[in-house]
Amino acid sequence: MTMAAKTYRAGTMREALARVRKDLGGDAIILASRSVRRRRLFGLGGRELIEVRASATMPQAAALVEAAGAPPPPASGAAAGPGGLSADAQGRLGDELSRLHERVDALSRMGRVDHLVPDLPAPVVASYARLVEAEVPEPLARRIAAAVADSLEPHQLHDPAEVDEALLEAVARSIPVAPPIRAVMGTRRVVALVGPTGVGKTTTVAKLAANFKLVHGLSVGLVTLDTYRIAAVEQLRTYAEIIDLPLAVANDPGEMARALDELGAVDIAFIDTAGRSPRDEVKIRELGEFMDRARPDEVHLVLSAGAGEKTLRAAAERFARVRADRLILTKLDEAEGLGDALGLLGQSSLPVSYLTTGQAVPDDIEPADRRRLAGLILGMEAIG
Ligand SMILES: Nc1nc2c(ncn2[C@@H]2O[C@H](COP(=O)(O)OP(=O)(O)O)[C@@H](O)[C@H]2O)c(=O)[nH]1
Ligand SMILES: [Mg+2]
Repeated sequence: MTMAAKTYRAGTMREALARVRKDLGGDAIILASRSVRRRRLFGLGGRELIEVRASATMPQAAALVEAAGAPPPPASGAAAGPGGLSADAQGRLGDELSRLHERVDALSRMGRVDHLVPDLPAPVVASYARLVEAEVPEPLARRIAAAVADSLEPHQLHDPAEVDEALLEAVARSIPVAPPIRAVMGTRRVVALVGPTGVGKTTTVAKLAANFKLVHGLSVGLVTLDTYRIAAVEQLRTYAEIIDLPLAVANDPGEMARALDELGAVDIAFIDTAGRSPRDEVKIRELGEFMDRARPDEVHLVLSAGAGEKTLRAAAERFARVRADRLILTKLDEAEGLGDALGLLGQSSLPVSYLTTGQAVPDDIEPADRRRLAGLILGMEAIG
């Protein structure tokens, strides 16, 4: 089988794959990818580019040769693939390929080759590309793709629907989820939302409070920590008035118990927390003191789904100290690639409780569902 392989270059893997899809369609096979440095005139300030080789179909051997860093053929699309070799020559080629593979692995460990197509059955390479395109960190994309390959019987490999289903399941399995807030009429459940400034804590408290009151018919109260004497209190007060909920303010940890009692006999008390600005986030130790006094039943860490892996990881570590035990992912409607969030989910012990998908109170929130989240991450499903 012969086919045209073409080379695409772009600033990021995501852009490169978008170009491949646009040009060759959704079934395009990624043969190889690597990062290259584009030299500028006079050798000043070269820029890192991602180069992807792709075609409509692929013989297995081609991927390894390309990945080994052979000089790329002209972008006009030369034919690739060994084609028409004797058995003996094929044997030698096989040996040569495994040596190349070893060399590539060594280069990869030295950080010389950033992205390599793993050794996967051809139909699963498309799954791998899809994960990378969703900005799933490469090692995780590789692990998931390997799990997809393992989970499929040979005859299933040729059915794209089966491969997609296996991919969705593999991603879904890697996402821990928590059940929705467990509220029982007549007992007070205290639920705190913590997280960086601007991620949507106050909005999410309003959405949850409105849903539990209006849909589930529970009595709900709000507590806010006014540690900075700032407008955050007014924002929550406005929601409290619209939804018609009691609101109490705790100015320091010592006032926490009083603030909760002020709400009266509510079924759920939500505690909203605030920092001064994204640059000067709520001080963790102080927040910890508030939490020690409130003794919440659930502490949900709120993070924006579109944040990069480093930001997400740093926040998860920071707020582990106030015993966050669930995760609310916000702004899924704005997130470009959710793969970074998947990177965090796969490694953290925080199960996801809710997803928020827009600014509208109380509608834009849903309990976390692992297949739904997997579908969103993979772009197999839309928000609306
Ligand atoms: N697009 C989008 N915006 C959101 C979402 N949740 C909150 N926001 C917006 O994010 C901004 C900050 O929200 P806020 O609740 O004040 O964040 P806080 O500082 O964590 O309390 C506001 O403009 C919200 O309307 C969401 O799911 N999607
Ligand atoms: Mg707030």
